[in-house]
Amino acid sequence: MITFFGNLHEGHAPASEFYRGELVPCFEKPARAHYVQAQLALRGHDVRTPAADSRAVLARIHTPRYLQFLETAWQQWGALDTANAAVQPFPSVWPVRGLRSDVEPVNFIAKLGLYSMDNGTPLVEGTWRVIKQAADAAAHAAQLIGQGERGVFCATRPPGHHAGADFMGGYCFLNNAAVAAQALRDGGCERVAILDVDFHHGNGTQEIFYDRADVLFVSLHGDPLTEYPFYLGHADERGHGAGEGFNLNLPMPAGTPADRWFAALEVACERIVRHRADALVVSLGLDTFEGDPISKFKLSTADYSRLGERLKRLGLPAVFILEGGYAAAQLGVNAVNVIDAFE
Ligand code: Q9C
Ligand code: ZN
Repeated sequence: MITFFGNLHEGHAPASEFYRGELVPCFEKPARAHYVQAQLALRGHDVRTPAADSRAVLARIHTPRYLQFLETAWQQWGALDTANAAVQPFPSVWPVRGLRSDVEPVNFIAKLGLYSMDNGTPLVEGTWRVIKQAADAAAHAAQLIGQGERGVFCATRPPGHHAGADFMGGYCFLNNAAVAAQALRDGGCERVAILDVDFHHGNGTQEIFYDRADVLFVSLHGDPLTEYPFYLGHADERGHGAGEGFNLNLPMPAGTPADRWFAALEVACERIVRHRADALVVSLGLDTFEGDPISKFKLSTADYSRLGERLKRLGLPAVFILEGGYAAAQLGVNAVNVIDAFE
């Protein structure tokens, strides 16, 4: 399969994140991509560097002010005389209910809070270059599908599916799956389906397409009553306006075993078939793995081949976007099992 690898990705390597009140080493680390790259090479895949420019597509799915903030954030942080380039900025205040999010503050930390849903998405000097390249990969993958390719895998990091039109969160900054879906639409696909199989609900992707009927969003994930992102991902979120009926959430409890997960995948596939999609975008999170350190589903390495086989039977061209998956040493095998079985 044609795969994209972001050769700049090591530039996004934050040292630590908050976890249960402590600063701990980041789960979303460069080694994740190294393991995937090694497995792609070992199993004979065509690994390329992205060469498209996603800027126009990004402007269709993210707000101008958020894109402007991301591109200049490190420079703004560095310009503060209290700041130190070795220290990661974290938000500490957020515009919750009753507070205004329409006015961008001047204070940098207040801006960071405005554009963040959590304090778990550290931003460093190289972040913009790396996230832009991952979005470029998603746009390039969509172009190749438009030219008749059957499957393209973006083995990029950081992930994207928690990033909304106007905010970052859950290690995500730019929504790569949304870039791929919008680029497919712009390239002539009438109907696109996004299947999100990451353990965590893809709140950003859902939000971006919530009022649209042309892009169906279907997600299998841990129940938000107990799992991140907590405030979105319930079964009663079905879309809004023209998009009503074009959002399908299939939340499952912590501890869900593989057979129950694959039963939900059948429901997802049936909905995708009914959409008569021209192309599929898969938000391929591998944190459903039984060995994942922060997630609670029980899929085995062999189950990822089963997932790829099932997706192949949809008969749709597909862009696969790497999302989560934090058992780094198993991430390559699990991800490449999906795409090998799809081919
Ligand atoms: N710092 C993805 O899998 N954070 N994101 C848990 C708190 C939320 C995961 C620990 C996990 C987000 C793309
Ligand atoms: Zn996840």
